[in-house]
Amino acid sequence: MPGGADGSDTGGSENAGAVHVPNHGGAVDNTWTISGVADFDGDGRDEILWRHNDGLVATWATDGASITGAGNLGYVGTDWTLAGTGDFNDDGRADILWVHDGDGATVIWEMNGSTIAASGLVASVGPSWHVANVGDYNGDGNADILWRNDNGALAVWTMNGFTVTGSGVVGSVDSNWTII
Ligand SMILES: [Ca+2]
Ligand SMILES: [Ca+2]
Ligand SMILES: [Ca+2]
Repeated sequence: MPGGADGSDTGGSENAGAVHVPNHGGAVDNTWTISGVADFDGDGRDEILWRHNDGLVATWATDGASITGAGNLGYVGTDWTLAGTGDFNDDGRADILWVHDGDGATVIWEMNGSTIAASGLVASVGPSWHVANVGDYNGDGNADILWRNDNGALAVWTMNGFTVTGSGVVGSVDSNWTII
């Protein structure tokens, strides 16, 4: 059984028979989904972030049209949504944002290439809030989180690593509008 994004051990053993990284010598089957494209090692080239439908998380390092390496980040239970990527601690390396589907527990993995340098629980937002986007809304270099509630409310958390430095509701938009 996979563990949680917050480091919790849900018991059992990992699926030793599963593939550990997407096949980077050829076609990737549709059990893998691209969950993000971001520069996790700060070398100026974006990596591809993959998630397998069994919960496994993996990266490909790229150089132009070449895949130069693959990394296995481990299993995270499929009750965790890989909600976005952004550089939350302004170290030049993109980080990974997780939200638990049940209680809205929000966890950040601070990344260094294919290594999880640190992980931290930020807060739990409850099940009615969903990450709409990740972007630097106050221009301080740290990525911030835009939330959308099922009732249409939009809220921003400004971030510094695992810490919410400010939060506020910025408006309410009905469900006919989608953020792209
Ligand atoms: Ca890179
Ligand atoms: Ca970072
Ligand atoms: Ca910011």
